[in-house]
Amino acid sequence: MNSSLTDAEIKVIPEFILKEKACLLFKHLQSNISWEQHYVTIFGRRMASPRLSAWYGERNTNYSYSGQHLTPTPWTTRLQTIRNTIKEKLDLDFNSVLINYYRTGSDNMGWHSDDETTLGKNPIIASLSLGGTRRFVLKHKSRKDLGKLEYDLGNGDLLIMSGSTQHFWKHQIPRTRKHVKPRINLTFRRIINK
Ligand SMILES: O=C(O)CCC(=O)C(=O)O
Ligand SMILES: [Mn+2]
Repeated sequence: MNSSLTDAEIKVIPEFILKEKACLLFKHLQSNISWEQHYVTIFGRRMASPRLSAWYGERNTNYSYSGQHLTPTPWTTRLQTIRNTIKEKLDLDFNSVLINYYRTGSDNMGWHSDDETTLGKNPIIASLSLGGTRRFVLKHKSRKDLGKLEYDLGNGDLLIMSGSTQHFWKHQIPRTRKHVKPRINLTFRRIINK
């Protein structure tokens, strides 16, 4: 789906990875990724993030956000394969990936933009969802009249954010009381070392 949006470029490719393959990939990553508990500093308080995470990529792709500094774990064969598929099908080239594991509906990600300077001015981010469907919500930073944008991201769906999206919009994965299956999300990024 391609939407014509204000100040944003967002594209969703449903079933970018076919369901059966996506299920296998979910299981593989669930048991083979070195999951870490990351911490964020909010108003001077250090708090455990409500999910597990991992940072993989090329050697020079150190990443800092919310007061934490991540050193990449080298690519695994499986992660390289996904990265290559995105490159072949969409001609998008990434050197790192932040992986998040939402174990239950309580696990979530709060409002933020992926606007760290190491990502460059108008970063392209390709976000692959595996496992249970979760809602991805965006809100404009100053234009309340535009309302929220909501996408239900399911097993194998790929969401691509580009252009000025990170400059003008924030996004989140809200917690939910509904019973949801565990979900793994991979956000492929391009870290720029100047
Ligand atoms: O889980 C998602 O779909 C979003 C992840 C995200 O926004 C991020 O890793 O920055
Ligand atoms: Mn994000």
